[in-house]
Amino acid sequence: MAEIKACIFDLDGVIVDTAKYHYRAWKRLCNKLGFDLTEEENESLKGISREGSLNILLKKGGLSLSDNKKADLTALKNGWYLEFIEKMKADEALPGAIEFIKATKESGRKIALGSSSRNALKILETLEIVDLFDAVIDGTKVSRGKPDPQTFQLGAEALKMHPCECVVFEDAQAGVEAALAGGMYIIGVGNKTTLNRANHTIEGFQNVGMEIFEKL
Ligand code: B16
Ligand code: MG
Repeated sequence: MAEIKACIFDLDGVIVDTAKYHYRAWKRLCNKLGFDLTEEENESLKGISREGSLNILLKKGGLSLSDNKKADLTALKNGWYLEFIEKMKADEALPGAIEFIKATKESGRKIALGSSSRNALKILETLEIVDLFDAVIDGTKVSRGKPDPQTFQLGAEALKMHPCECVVFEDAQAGVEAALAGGMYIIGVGNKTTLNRANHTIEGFQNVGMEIFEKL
């Protein structure tokens, strides 16, 4: 059995249901550009940086744009996303997620955030959970986004842990690949089929306790 001393939590889609807001904002942008984005297609964007996501979408739409135009479009999408986030309430955390993080902390394990989002701190503040984290690695701190392992490697380093002492909680395929590439354990949060490369999968944190670490 693995000895897990630290947990690294993804944010969007793991702690809080902001994945739906990213989807709505990207869909709106695609529609403005003349094509659609289904929920299934959106799966491949989860965990991917803002710029990386736009590049995937432009390819899908068969569009080639200048860097300036791309910067305008990511700013537009982020503006719409922030409108959703501004209306977000502290109770929009996913059921059981904050309770699970608190229990993990009380069990003596270290806690880090490992998110691709440059809006992560704002969301942690809205949820009033900044103080729960021993380290926060977000999109402002990385040069290589998921599926590159950098986000989680920086998390493990900040907690002074070896990768094999860490487990990552992720809802995105890109995040699962990032954790595996970093040599960490990975628990998928969401669909077992989509996240089939994870060491273990849970549907959510409701009724999940410290026994989860025995699955690894
Ligand atoms: P932002 P996570 C990721 O957050 C989202 O899953 C992804 O959809 C988004 O494009 C990315 O953050 C960048 O977010 O535009 O807010 O900087 O899942 O890694 O917590
Ligand atoms: Mg996510």
